[in-house]
Amino acid sequence: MAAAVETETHEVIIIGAGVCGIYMLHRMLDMGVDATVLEAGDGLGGTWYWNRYPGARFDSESYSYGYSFDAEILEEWNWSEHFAGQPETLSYLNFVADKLGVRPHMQFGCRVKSCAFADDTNSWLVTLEDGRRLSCTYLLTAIGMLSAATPPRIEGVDTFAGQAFHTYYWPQEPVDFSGKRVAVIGTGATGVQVIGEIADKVGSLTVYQRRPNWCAPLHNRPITEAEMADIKARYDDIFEQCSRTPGAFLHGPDRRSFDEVPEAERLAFWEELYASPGFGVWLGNFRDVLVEQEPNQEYSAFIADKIRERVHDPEVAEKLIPKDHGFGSRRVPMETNYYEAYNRDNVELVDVNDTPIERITPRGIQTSDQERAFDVIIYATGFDAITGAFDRIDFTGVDGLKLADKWHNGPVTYLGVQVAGFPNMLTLAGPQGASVSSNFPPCIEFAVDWAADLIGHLRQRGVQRIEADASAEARWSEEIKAGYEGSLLATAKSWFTGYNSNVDGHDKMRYLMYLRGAPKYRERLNGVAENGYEGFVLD
Ligand code: NA7
Repeated sequence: MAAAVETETHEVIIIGAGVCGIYMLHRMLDMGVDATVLEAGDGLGGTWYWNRYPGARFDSESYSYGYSFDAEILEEWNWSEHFAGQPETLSYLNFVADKLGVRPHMQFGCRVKSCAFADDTNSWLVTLEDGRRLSCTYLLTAIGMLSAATPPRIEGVDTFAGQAFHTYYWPQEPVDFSGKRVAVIGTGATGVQVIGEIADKVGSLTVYQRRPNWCAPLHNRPITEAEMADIKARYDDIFEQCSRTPGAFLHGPDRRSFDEVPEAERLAFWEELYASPGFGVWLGNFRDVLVEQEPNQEYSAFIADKIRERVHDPEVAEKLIPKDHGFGSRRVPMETNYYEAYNRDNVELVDVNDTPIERITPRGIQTSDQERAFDVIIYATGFDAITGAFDRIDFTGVDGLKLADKWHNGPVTYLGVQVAGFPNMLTLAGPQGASVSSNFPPCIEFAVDWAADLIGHLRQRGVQRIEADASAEARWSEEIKAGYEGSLLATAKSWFTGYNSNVDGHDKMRYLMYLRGAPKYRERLNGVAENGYEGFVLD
């Protein structure tokens, strides 16, 4: 007789031990809630656990990416670079988890297969890939917005005889590139980091580019001891500054409009932005550059000239300049020596619009004109962003409603934190919230605090069930769509707008993000809480 499968019960289950899951767990334990984290990886860190590819690092200033909620953590942790690399960030998250003592409440190697809501008990039954079952009253998803990697759909990918990796699944042991013939497919933020980092470490590097992105220099550098002491003294100001900008970064728009600044002054300002570290070059511009066509075109032309200055071969430079979208309408990859890589004799750029990839062969990559042989192929081909991690779990709500069906034409949520028909489930860092369009940690701290307060409220009142009202959800969908109006972001095809050529059905616009900015988002959610959680049905 087969032994009955025991069900482990908790009040709260959090899926994911990344930046969001770590803090959510801390808040729950602090409130005396019986909570556990289920994590697919063998360690914590989420994005920073998986993405071990060479060159992986922050594009936000390190000290604006760390958590702000704990004075001791801020005091004890020292960042070594203005934009820290992946190993340091992973160490930081492990340091935080140990400092908070949350690790014993995390379960690793647990890939969640399905989550089903039981109407009679108002609880969720969570089933893992290995067959284990757990149940909880509140299910909190902290599953990441870029955690469902999408390898390219190219014939023959399984036939390649050399080493091949998607950047997200980079091996834990370092890869030796010396003397190797290496290919990179993809030139998004990831590909651009990899290419800049490995160009001078490989035998040869061939980059397969479909659409170029507007990239800009990161200007990273070490943080001295004196600088770190100064940063520590200014943490209140740093987080205050982040709280005021739309993207919760240190960089916010310049209040002047493009038109009101004389040309010479404008160019001097743009030179300054280009020479400054971080996202200022994208987000610190005149307020209309990311909204109006004309200023955007002018700025794009300015950046195009920078690319022409940096890339010696004019033909290669032209291939690297985007022609189908303006600067900043897709995610701007921040780079170190990216354009200079193309000046090296061992680096070749293949434009797959001229010579499309036909197949991966056992030896390498066959394009329409030739086969090139490789030892290593790197797929920097991105993610099924924001909804992909949800689609990989079989969520069933009331009356057998499947989340994948409900979201078939794009996600619908209330406030980006709940979905009607899925009671007691909170989608932290999920679609249509502000965290997915902003500097993640500050926004996630807000979302986690809001969710923790909500759970506190429900426990205090003995509420057994909370569910978003369908009409409130419909109004939120309209608000989300309205946020896209007049935004240049909505004009370009990218993961921001829900496109991914490697996923069926993702060939049209989907409304994935709250685009009215983090301050407005906080105001909206705080308003809802102050009004007794309007738009939710509490039972
Ligand atoms: P992205 O930004 O989605 O970039 C993926 C890249 O891969 C992009 O250049 C794609 O070209 C290219 N791609 C995808 N499939 C193919 C195929 N089949 N053939 C050729 N090229 C292909 O993902 P990243 O990982 O770089 O960045 C994701 C985020 O991670 C980033 O924004 C940061 O926030 C961290 P396309 O542009 O679609 O033509």
